[in-house]
Amino acid sequence: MSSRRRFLQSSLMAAGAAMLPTARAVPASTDAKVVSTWDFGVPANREAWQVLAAGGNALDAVEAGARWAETGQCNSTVGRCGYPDRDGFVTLDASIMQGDGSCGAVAALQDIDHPISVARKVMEKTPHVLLVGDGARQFAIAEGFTPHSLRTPEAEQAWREWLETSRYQPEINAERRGIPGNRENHDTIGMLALGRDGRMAGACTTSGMAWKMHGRVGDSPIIGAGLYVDDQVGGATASGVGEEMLRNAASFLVVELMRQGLSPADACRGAIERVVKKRPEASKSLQVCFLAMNTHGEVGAFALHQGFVYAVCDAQRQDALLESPSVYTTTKT
Ligand code: SD4
Repeated sequence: MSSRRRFLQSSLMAAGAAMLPTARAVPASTDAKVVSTWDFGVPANREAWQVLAAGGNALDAVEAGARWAETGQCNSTVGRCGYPDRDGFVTLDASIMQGDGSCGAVAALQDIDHPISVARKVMEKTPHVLLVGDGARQFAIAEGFTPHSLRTPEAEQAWREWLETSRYQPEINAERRGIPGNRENHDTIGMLALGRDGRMAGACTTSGMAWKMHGRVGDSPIIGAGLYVDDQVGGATASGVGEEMLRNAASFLVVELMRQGLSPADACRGAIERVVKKRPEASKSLQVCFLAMNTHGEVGAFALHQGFVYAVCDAQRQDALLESPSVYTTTKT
């Protein structure tokens, strides 16, 4: 090798090494904590907390919490009572991620009660990250999940009523704002947990946007959009109209902003500002919400519109429900 080539090679290696940030060590021991989106995050956190309080790890905790949201309640936006797509199919999206980068996800999954557990099996038992549609369903059945119809009579009735207008119009916090006759037509549980060993995990599970096109996949099963976790920094998750998170790789963005030194709250605000900057007009009439926690257990949130709440659970407070700040304080009707 010529001395010039050797010189170039070693200076490029030096430059590359200089560009790599020094890895921060994962804290040896810390206070456990779990946070989740929305008010149903309170009981979901409790399930996760049981795992953490017993010394369990963050991955088992978020799976337990998300499983509760999928079947322990019956709402219109997560799991088996979720509202269907415009053709009447209930299709579920979910992802799970550990702070070491391992992750799994399913999208447009039908007939299976616990998409979050199928996502975990994708992570642990396949060489892939994301399985979709019929392939995801077949994989779930092969793994022992029992298929059954998830469309409840209430969801069926809501769908038939919707068919009369067939207008796709995501409402901002519809039920929470008391819009008569309106149940939420979207809201996802995104959960982040910090284990006592300082390691983090996250889960995100949803039935997606009610009355979406058949085959539509939102942000929740897309690593980096609806969920991202990195043990060196922290984690972020999202709820709201998923197309905005997909456009902005939003949960990844929140984590990267934290990596640059921002607090979780400021990082969430930074990602919301990016959403507004990209589509200022559209952002006035749709909801986008971020929730983040860093490896020190600091938590923050930010939303486009007022009304986003998130649940926090640790040794000091089990059932805290906090209101997120937002860009717009009055919501357009
Ligand atoms: C989606 N982000 O499928 C989900 C839905 C949601 O509040 O969270 N809505 O786009």
